[in-house]
Amino acid sequence: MKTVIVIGGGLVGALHACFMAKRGYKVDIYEMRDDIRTMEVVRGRSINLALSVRGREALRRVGVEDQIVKFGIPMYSRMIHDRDGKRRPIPYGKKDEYIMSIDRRHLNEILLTEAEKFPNVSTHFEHKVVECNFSAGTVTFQKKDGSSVTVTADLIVGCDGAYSKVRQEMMKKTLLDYEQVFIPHGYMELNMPPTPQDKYAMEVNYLHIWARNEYMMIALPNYDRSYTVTLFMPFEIFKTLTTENAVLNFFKDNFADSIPLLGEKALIETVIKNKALPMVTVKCSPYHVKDRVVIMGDAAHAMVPFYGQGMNCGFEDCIVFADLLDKHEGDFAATLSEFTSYRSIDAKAMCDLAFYNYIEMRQSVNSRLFLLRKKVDNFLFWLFPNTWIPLYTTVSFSRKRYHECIKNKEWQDKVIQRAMYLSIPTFAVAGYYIYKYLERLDVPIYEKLVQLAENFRPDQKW
Ligand code: FAD
Ligand code: EGO
Repeated sequence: MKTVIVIGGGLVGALHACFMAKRGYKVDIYEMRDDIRTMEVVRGRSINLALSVRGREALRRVGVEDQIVKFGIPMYSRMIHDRDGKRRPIPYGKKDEYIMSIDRRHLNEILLTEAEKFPNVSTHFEHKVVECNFSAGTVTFQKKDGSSVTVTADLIVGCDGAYSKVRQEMMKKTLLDYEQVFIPHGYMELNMPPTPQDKYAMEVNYLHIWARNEYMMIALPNYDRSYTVTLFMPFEIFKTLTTENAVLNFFKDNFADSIPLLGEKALIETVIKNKALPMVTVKCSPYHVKDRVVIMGDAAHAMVPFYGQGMNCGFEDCIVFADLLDKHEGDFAATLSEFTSYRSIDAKAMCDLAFYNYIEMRQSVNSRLFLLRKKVDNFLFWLFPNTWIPLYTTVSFSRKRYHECIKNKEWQDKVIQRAMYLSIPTFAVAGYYIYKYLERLDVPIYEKLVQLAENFRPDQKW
């Protein structure tokens, strides 16, 4: 039996272990942290996540979709919050096109438990990778008590997140292209508790969005009727929010409607006490070394969270990898090499799409423009449901390859641009003939129009 080491028992690592265990490999998961199922509080990353079609498809393949979806909250529309507190919903698509708010911890726990159900899977917590020797196929871990242990396997899979140690070790020995970009924005999570009547404080089944150029805020519903609110803004601004008054005034100016829902006191305390966390894009290539080592999930392609696709993309990696492994009948060399060539194009495309949203949402997106863009897209989608599919729809509600989603969007932009260029001569010609026609009829309306124009610019006779 071939052996596989999965490094990282996060979302992608635990899921990938299930895929590999199903195919009969002996799998060992090594995770730096303690077992989250036994922990009181888990610090770090976001509390809830938007799950869409790609992630769901992967969960279905290992048989945990129902367990997860049961506790998820569907979000059928976005709810756009204006500065003056007005709320406007815009649906995502048809009734079965929705994203789902999922608790990260619950998802991770289910996946670990599912992996452990296989007799050929073992989990090892509080094992931190400190060194890899890829030609020998060994990995050295440091345990909590300070002692270290070295293990070996036929395949080493790095699912150890955006700051991957496995990737770092790969860079020492191979010609790995690498790019890492931090953005000037940080994020901070706030809790919006249920009302005293134990109801959701805002309309449920929506992704709530407050778009204020440099400042963005979103809220995703939790199963316990609370919302997790995420505030995105430049670290520079976070730095200025150090006093009660500064926090309160900032929220009054920008997100007034959220203050009573978040609770003035709790809001102030959280913002002053907590640190904003960074967001990073990581692109690299190749994802593998020979027939021994491969990275997937955030380790291979971390992206900014402005598309809600990081986990979905990592989960799709697991599908792609398993399909290639089946195609190559367990040949690691062939599988790894095709995994890099096939998947890196799409993962890079998704990193770019997420970064593009970061730019676009800040530049033009005050609420009104956001609304207009989405409405025009929805209208064209309604007119041509088979040909005009909005970018958000292809990314979130289909498994179309990410790089093809971009191509589709580029085609749409070209059509719109051509329509604009065509419309200028069209209006000019039409305008000319209407003018001629009115002139010939000598209608009173025409007279009126001329008079009106003359009154408006009395100094300029024409
Ligand atoms: P991680 O979840 O980071 O897991 C890596 C694991 O490896 C961790 O458990 C870590 O402890 C372990 N590890 C690290 N180093 C070592 C080591 N040296 N030795 C052993 N173990 C190690 N994605 C979505 O799809 N939808 C969303 O709505 C969404 N929202 C997001 C919001 C925010 C604010 C952020 C920051 C991200 C969001 N994402 C979202 C992205 C998503 O969180 C990630 O893409 C996903 O967690 C990646 O999973 P992963 O398993 O690759 O990495
Ligand atoms: C014009 C207007 C062009 C994450 C708006 C593009 C992202 C972008 C962070 C939402 C939804 C899941 C998310 C939409 C756009 C999650 C998401 C979107 C945020 C922020 C997010 C949408 C967690 C961008 N999906 N999305 O269309 O509803 O549109 F607002 Cl800050």
